[in-house]
Amino acid sequence: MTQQKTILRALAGETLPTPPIWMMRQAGRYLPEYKATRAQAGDFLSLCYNPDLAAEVTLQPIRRYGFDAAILFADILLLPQALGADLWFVTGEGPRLSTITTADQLAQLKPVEAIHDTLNPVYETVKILSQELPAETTLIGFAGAPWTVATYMIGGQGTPHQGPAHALKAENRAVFQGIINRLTDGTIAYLSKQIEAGAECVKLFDSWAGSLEGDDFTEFSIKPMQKITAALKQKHPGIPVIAFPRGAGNRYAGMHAAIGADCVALDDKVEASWAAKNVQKDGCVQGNLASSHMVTGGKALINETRRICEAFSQGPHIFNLGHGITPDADPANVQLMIDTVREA
Ligand code: 1CP
Repeated sequence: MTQQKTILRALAGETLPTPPIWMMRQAGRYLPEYKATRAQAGDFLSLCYNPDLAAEVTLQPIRRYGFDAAILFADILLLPQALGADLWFVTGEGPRLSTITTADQLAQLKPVEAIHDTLNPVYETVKILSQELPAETTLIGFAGAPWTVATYMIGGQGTPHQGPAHALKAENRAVFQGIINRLTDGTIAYLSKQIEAGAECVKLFDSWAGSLEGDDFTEFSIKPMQKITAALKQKHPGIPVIAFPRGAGNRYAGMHAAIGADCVALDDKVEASWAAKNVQKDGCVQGNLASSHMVTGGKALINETRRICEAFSQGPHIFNLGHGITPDADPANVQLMIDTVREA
């Protein structure tokens, strides 16, 4: 009875007495059991492409905390790799990719139909999870939004202010647009397969949306997410979509309608009472708690958690952080957050 799952009820617009809860990056390095499984896999990418171990790390935070949703363990950069980019992770630094900045390099990318050759293990992970998750837990699939993924493909790594992507956008619009288009089509194909494998909801991470100004924000953050959402809903009627245009500021207002999303994920920069009035009036919201509270805990964590629950208590709400939990977080603070939400 999927409609009994609290996350799906909130996504459908229901106001629940206690908001369901999950956490961005809930499987990760703050958990000793994650570090042990990652060591067993060898490295991060081997973990992503090992369905049994990827399912295991997805399940770890569910076992430890009983979150209402599990998010597939994978990474937004697997899609560029499936399209033919080289990808590796430098320990302690982050991802590195071969860069794509010319028409020739764009032409050398693999066609969208070819991505599944690389991504099949991810669909396998989803299948394992849909068998093994508790009946009340919702399985969330995900992908990066085209702009955010493009910033890594163009810059070859995380870059300050996403400079290389802005430069290509200004200097060679055709190649830039070509990358966005290929990622848009690739994301539709990738998320469709995740849904077919058992994902009950999907989330689009536009972590760097905030650096797009003026018309660029509409053109390269909103439009690709809108196109992906429309295509997924046409293929899979009723599939809920969560959009996370991080850093959107006052442009968060009207975001449900602009994207066609069922839920808009809020970062920790927007004020909860403003977002309740201007964003939640159009549908479910998620997020907002600063992830630094998972490091520092205490009274500030309790007060902030209560303030956010109170601000969003009049409409559909899923409790979450405003961004991913960091490796220096204390697992006990996660439990304190959950206890505070569930007793509030
Ligand atoms: O060392 C390790 O074990 C790797 C750390 C790690 C993890 C746990 C990376 C490398 N990716 C992930 C998993 C991951 N990434 C998930 C899994 C599900 C979960 O538990 O939430 C998800 C949803 C992501 C999404 C992701 N990857 C985003 C979007 C969300 C966000 O945090 O803004 C981005 C930008 C990435 C790229 C990436 N992958 C990994 C790192 C360190 C980064 C960021 C690089 C940078 O700072 O630019």
